[in-house]
Amino acid sequence: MTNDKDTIFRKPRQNDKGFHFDEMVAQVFPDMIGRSVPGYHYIIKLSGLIAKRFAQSDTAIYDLGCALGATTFAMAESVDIDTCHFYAIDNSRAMIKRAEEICKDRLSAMRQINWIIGDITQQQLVPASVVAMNFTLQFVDKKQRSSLIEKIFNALVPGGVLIIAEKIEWEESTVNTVLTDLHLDFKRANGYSELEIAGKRQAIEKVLVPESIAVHTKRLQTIGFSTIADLSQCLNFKAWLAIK
Ligand code: GEK
Repeated sequence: MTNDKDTIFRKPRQNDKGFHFDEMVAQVFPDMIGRSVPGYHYIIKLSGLIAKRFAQSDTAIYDLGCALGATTFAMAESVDIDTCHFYAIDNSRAMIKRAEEICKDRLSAMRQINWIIGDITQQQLVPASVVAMNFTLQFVDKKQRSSLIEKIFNALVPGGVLIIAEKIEWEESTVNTVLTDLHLDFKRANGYSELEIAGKRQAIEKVLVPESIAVHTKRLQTIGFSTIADLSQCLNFKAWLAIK
């Protein structure tokens, strides 16, 4: 992984074009997400452990919205079944390009990863035993979220799993305020200035649209997952394991 420091919002931006997963973001992404998302590294590590436990031979393992492939690498490095096929999909060309470069150094010939530039709402999925979608659904148009989860459910073989991590919006306004404030404190403690926090917030608020825990769990239940297990909650970020 690259270790470049995220300074994107250190200076006020002239013409604010919103937040894009472009080359500038890809360059600093590990630092950006590590300092912004509480519990991120735990989810990545856990994704590897879950993939190892639930992978089935001759099936696909997907990382949807893979960014630089942190989840992909965690899964590929821990699954010991040779006949699993790994697919890492992201609609940011910059992310996939950089992930492929990192992969060359990191995984050598041990595992082949299929890196795909594509919109996960448009991609067809082959039969899969593990699908990870860590901090990605929050960027998908709300109207397309149910059909995307349904497509994942249909692609999963019996006993297959979806790992899903998301930023959460709280229905209870006091809880929302307290956890949002603490998240801002988390970012401050990780070295972001008030200017950086405000700049990122303004840029990202139209593209990252969180939902409540109730909306997420109801959707997973309605689509047919037989078991929905809480994996973690760190402030306003939550992860679940949904088993078919
Ligand atoms: C990780 N999972 O490190 N199709 C494909 N990719 C998309 C779409 C879409 N429709 N919408 C957004 N993305 C990663 C972190 S980051 C989370 C995921 C964050 C991609 C987008 O390009 C970006 O790379 C990723 O989803 C979200 O475990 O930045 O907070």
